[in-house]
Amino acid sequence: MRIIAHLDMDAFYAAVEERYTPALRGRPVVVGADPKEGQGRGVVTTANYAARRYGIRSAMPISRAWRLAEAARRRGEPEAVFLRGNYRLYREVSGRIMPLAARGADAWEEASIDEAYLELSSLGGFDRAEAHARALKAEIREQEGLSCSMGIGPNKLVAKIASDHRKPDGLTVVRPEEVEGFLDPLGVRVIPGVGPKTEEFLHDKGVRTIAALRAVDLAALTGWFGRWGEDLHRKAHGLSDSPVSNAWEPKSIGEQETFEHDTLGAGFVLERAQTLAAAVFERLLDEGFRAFRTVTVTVRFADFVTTSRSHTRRTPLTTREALHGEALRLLLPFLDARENPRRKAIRLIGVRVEKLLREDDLDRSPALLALEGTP
Ligand code: TTP
Ligand code: MG
Repeated sequence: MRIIAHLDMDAFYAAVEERYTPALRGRPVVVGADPKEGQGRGVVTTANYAARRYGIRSAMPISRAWRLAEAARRRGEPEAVFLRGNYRLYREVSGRIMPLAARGADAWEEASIDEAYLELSSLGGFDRAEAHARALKAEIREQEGLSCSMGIGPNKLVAKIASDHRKPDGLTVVRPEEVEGFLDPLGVRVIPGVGPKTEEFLHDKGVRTIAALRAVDLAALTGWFGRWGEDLHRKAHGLSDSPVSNAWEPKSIGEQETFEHDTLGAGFVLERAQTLAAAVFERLLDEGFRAFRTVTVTVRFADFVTTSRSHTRRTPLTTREALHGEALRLLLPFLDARENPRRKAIRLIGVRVEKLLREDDLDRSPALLALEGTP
């Protein structure tokens, strides 16, 4: 029997701000773009629970958040504080929480800056796992002054949905025999990978709850979603066998092209890069992956000197356009003095993706779900 826990910090960035700036405590706090008195562009990164009471949410335009905060202020409610965010501090705090979470677990996985999965199977029972989770929550509160929510279930999927079930400061335990009953009444959107577009599509088909999703037969789901339909079918049954691990699959997928003639023609090189990126993206999907975190470009000059440049993101990228954009960004300096001061002609270019993720690995950041690559 597997026992998996999922831990997710509550209103993480905003909670860290409150923790380190006592004057903020108890006040509505919004971390995100500069609201500029309602004229600001950009979005809310996160809001604490006091600000959420005003209707302010992650990913909402900051101008809208500002208007909601203004309306609350005019009603006589506490004024919200808007902060740009101190990402180094958040990473530092996360860097201290992760080892606490890892301690005593058979395996662990850092799923995002404020989320971790713990394999607790060797504890041998859900009661013990629950006690372990309580102790961990208390320890994080003592050491860091922060609260988190945890879910425990027979796999990562159920644990993740459970940790989100009662927030903030929640602990939800779903035993194997309770899985379907727990999932039944929940909206399809709680399933990792189901974002707004998929949700709307399913609603149009009359499918709102996981119980309803489970009643849809597999053939219909694969008809709607292709290969991803099979995943969805399994998820509706609360099934997942994704391992808890920090080890990324070492796999990479790449394509390269040697030009007919060595060239420095930007139009030509960038057009070939786009074609390579498209081919790499196709293969990525063909091999059953949905996303990647690292993009590498390779350039071989006419004199055979070969150089690579890579960039790894914290948040997985899921689209062809994102791959293309990243490849161009890495490639452009080779076309000018930045990486090519002697203006050497280019003989070959390559585009490669690494740190590949499958559907199951996407049980990760909600930031990603907003960008879902659903058909
Ligand atoms: P979440 O765990 O989604 O949000 P949260 O911790 O703020 O709130 P909750 O209590 O609901 O868990 O994300 C963790 C942090 O990641 C969050 O504090 C800010 C950051 N984040 C982004 O940078 N972009 C996003 O789109 C989201 C949703 C979060
Ligand atoms: Mg969180």
